[in-house]
Amino acid sequence: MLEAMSSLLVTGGAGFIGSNFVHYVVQHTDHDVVVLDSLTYAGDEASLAGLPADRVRLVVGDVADAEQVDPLVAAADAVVHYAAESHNDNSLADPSAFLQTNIVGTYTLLEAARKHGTRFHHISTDEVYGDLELDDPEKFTPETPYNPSSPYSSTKAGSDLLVRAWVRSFGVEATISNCSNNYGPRQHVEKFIPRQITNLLDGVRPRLYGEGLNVRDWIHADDHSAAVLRILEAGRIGETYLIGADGEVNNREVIETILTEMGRSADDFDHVRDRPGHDMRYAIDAAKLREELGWEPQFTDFRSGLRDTIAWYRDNESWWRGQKAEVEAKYAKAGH
Ligand code: NAD
Ligand code: TDX
Repeated sequence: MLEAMSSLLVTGGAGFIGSNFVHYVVQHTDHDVVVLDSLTYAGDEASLAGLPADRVRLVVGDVADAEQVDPLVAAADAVVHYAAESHNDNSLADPSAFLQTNIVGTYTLLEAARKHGTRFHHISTDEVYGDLELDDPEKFTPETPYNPSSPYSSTKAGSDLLVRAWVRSFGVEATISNCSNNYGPRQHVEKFIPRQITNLLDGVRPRLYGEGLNVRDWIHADDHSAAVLRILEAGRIGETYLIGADGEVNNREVIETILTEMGRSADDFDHVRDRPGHDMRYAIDAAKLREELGWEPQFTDFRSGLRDTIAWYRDNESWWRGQKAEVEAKYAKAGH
């Protein structure tokens, strides 16, 4: 149980979902936050702009660096571990950083949490469960067997298993959450939704992998942050909570919605080479989180959430412009 004014160590807090969580914590609690982030291509200090300096401090460092991690974990009441290499397409081009950050980084943090008896919450993904058929009546539950497809999801699965083992073997006070696809402000332009929005702002047609029938279960990052906070406050040690907001939409429909919201014709996009090993469908059954912890999503209208997200990218070009050309060059090289 977290005290009302605690000190949280948030790893990866300069990335998309981690920075959303830091903003959320500042707005909704009295906790202080130390962000540990190595500012890879995906991390940006600008994502923490405007936060009060007396409550949020950024430490630039690597989660796999035990010497740097140890005193930070010792000083924290709880660790919330977001830091990861997070993009499937990058993991197909070169998996090595995924092994180092997602596996060795998580191991390093767990060892420090064990040594100092620090509460630990591990942020993971629904991709550890593999994928579902389009007509599968079941969704992912905490009992679904692990079956990851990509180097990214396999390293996230490995990190989850480390957390489970450290709970059982060493009594580390940890919880795990596996969330579905997030959208919202400050998501890197390599990801599906911001890539298409910023392409359109640049006058470039959106790029749909294959036929675009793949389904993702979209949740707004604010709803993810609220769920993580609930788990920190009231989650049971050793448990896994699945986070999702019943937001299943296929990729083609997402592109069509973005196009129409940006005043373009719904068929104004290009099909490009499919992702190798492309997972067909993710879908989360969040009954445990809803019933046990009383969490409910606030963003239940995907079109309106997308509209706000489009407006954010339109209004914050300085945040994303510096990343755009390099990302598109990487995609062009990969045939996308
Ligand atoms: P992101 O790529 O936007 O951010 C990752 C952050 O981690 C960056 O700030 C980066 O600088 C930092 N980082 C990377 N390696 C590091 C290291 N070795 N040491 C310290 N910091 C490091 O990722 P995201 O989309 O915000 O995802 C955050 C977490 O949420 C990840 O664990 C991811 O697996 C999980 N997740 C993401 C989604 C999604 O839809 N994006 C869904 C479910 C779960
Ligand atoms: O240009 C594109 N065109 C396209 O059709 C891109 C970049 C993606 N896609 C497709 C691939 C996926 O089916 O869109 C879907 C979403 O792609 P991503 O944004 O790359 O996300 P995904 O691979 O589903 O993984 C995301 O959700 C789970 C996050 O990146 C992970 O970190 C998280 O664990």
